[in-house]
This record gives sequence, structure tokens and C-alpha cells, in this order.
Amino acid sequence: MRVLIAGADGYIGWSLAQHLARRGHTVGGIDALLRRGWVAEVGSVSAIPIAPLPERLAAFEEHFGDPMPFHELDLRNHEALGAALRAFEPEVVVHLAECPSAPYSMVDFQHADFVQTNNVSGTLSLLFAMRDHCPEAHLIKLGTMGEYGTPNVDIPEGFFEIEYRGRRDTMPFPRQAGSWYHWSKVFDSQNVAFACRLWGLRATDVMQGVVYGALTEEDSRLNTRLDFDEVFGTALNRFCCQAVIGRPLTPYGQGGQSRGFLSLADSLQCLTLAAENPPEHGEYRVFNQLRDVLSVRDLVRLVRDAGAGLGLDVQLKPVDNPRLEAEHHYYRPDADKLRRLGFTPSLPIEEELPVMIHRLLPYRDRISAHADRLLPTVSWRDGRAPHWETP
Ligand code: USQ
Repeated sequence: MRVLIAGADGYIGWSLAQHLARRGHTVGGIDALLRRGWVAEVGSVSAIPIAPLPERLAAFEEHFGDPMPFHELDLRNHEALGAALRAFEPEVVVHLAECPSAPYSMVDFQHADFVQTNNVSGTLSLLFAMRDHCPEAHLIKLGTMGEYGTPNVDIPEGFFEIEYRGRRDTMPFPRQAGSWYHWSKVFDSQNVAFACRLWGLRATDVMQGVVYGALTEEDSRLNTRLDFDEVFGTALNRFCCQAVIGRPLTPYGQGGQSRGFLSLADSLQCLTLAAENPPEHGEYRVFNQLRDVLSVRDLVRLVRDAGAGLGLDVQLKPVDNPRLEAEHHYYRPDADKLRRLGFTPSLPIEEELPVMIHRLLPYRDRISAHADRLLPTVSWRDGRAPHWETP
């Protein structure tokens, strides 16, 4: 299949491009390289060094035989996006080209506005461009489990049956997001569903949990990034980096917050399954994409055990929760659709974490040099803007 990845320079996108090429798909890329700038803005770096884009593309061609047609552009550049779609003629468009950080969106008005404009307007531009240039193509849109929040009932995959005043209907499950970023994903979901209804586009909206892990590539130019700072690092990746440099793990608040988690390898497998099993024309389907439901306390225990197995003395230092979120709650999401398509989870988390920590050990000094970026400064409550200084 001809698969165009928007966000091909990112954590998931760069790995997905390689995974799809290995499976024989023809891969194209779009990216405005914004993530590199955002992480620099918060004064941090990827724990695992990543190559500049031209080196990445050269390595891709050497290893996979064909060059990756690549367009360095912002999805909101609607004309250029249309030209890229016409040139590549995708059968599948995987949309990962959004700002993925809840803390970044909570800094101040400018950051909230940027995240929502970038994400919602970029997706709208893509929907119109697909209508005009590749209406048959399948859109795989990366949403987030955080769209649902943490309701006190089970979470279905997108829709649920409801009886109200004696009448029944199937309706979208309520969204109760917890950051301006997560709300941008909710707005995207509504727009994607509407475009399917309006124009007969077909789409898979992926409610993904928190992704963790680092892959080992045969060529360092093929490495994907792994962020650990308070803004772009996700919980398990941060905890593993903290363990590697002997800094205490930072569970927020009481640590009873539960989320869905999956490894990067599992995320690639799931996105590939979605691509290779497209929905019907006009269909808007929703997958919950996660493997394990874990609390922050579970994460701490898992990283401690994994570190101990590698001879690391892993400490923890709970910090006041900078976020507004439930710290004790019910959490039971369905995640059956991908399993029915054949998702077979790879390594269990107890085995994956030692691999990740081992992979990070050579980058101790690099992480240590930015250790002050590990502690949270962005507060959900008072909206104080942090003063990030590039070291
Ligand atoms: N947390 C800690 N200590 C830390 C960092 C995080 O206790 O040092 C806690 C947070 O309070 C939260 C949980 O860990 O309860 C997850 O936080 P996170 O930063 O790993 O994830 P989140 O902000 O929810 O966002 C990440 C990705 C986002 C994706 C989302 C999936 O950045 O792009 O949409 O995970 S989900 O969480 O299911 O909404």
C-alpha cells in the first residue's frame, strides 16, 4: 500500500515509516519538524540522539531500497498539502502531525492557542485536502484515550448504547478531557466523524494510551527520539531516564492515577493492523489502543524492579501533582477491536522495561546534563508560565 505519514519525523512516525517499509509498503512523509523546536524551547533534548532529517532520509533509502518522498510542510499550508497528496496518491494517510503535549498546552494562553490551532486546523486542512485529492484513501487519525477522561463507568470504543426517557440510540461516548491538548483531540474527533458523514471519507480514530519504549536500530541514523523532560516526556519514558541517571522517580500526587499503556512496538503493530484492514467508505470507526491499564504507583514499582535487575538503586520522590486530575478512580476501557484484527502484544512490560533502561544507559551523561528539566514546573491550577532557559 502507499502510506503517507504526516508527522514522519516524530517518536512514533519515524519508527512507523521503517516498520511499514519492512512490510513492503511504499512510505511517504510529511513533517514541519516542529517537535525538534518545541523540545529545544523547553531547554531539553531527546535522550537518544536523532539524526538531522537529510541523514535520516539517506539512511532510509540505504536500508529500505527506495527513497521516502518527503514534504517538509505544515498541514495548515493547505495548498502545499494538496500538492503533496496529488503527488504521492496515498491509499492510507496516517495523521500523527500534532503537538502531543498536555503540559505544553497548559503553559499560558499562547501555548493553549497554538496547540489547539495547530492540531484542529491542521486536521481540518487534511480532511478538506483528502476530500479534494484522495477521497478513497483511509485516514488513520491519532487521538488519545485522554479524550474520555476517567469516568466512573466502563469506557467503550467510541460509541455506546443509551436508553433515555424510554428511547434507545447509539451515541458517541462522552468526552471529558483534562487539558487543552486533550480537548484539541476531542474537537478533531468530532471533525473527522463529521467529514466521514458529510463526504463519505473513511477513517479510523485511534484512542491511544501512553506509549513507552525505545527500539534498537541497526544504524544510529534510524533511531527515533525519546523525550524525558516534564513537557514532552511521557511517564514511563521519564521514569526510566530518571532511573538511569540515579534521580528519584517523580510520581505526581498519590499515584493512584490509572491510564492505558502500550509499548512503541505494540503501537506500530496496531497502526499497521488499522492500515491493512481499512473501514468501509463513509465509515468512522474508533479503536481504543492500549495494552495494560496501570496506575502511576504500578509504574514506579515496575521501573524499580527493572532497575534493580540491572543493578540500579532506584529511589522515588513523590511531588505535588501539578495537574488537575483524579488520583483515585475507576478505569476500565474496552480494547477488543484491535485484538479481533489480530493484535498480539509483544514483550510484557516487565520484560520491555529492562530492555529500555539498558538501551538508555549509554546516554546517561546526555540525560544528566538536562536533569533540571525532569521536575514539573507547568501548573494546571495557576497557569504560571515557566521560565525555560536553554542550557
Ligand atoms: N505522571 C507522573 N509523574 C511524571 C509524569 C507523569 O505521575 O513524572 C502522571 C501524570 O500525572 C498522569 C500520568 O502520569 O496522571 C500520565 O502522564 P503522561 O505525561 O505520561 O501522559 P499524558 O500527559 O496523559 O499524555 C501522554 C502523551 C499524549 C497522549 C496521552 C495518552 O503525551 O500525547 O495523548 O499520553 S493518555 O494519557 O491516555 O491520554
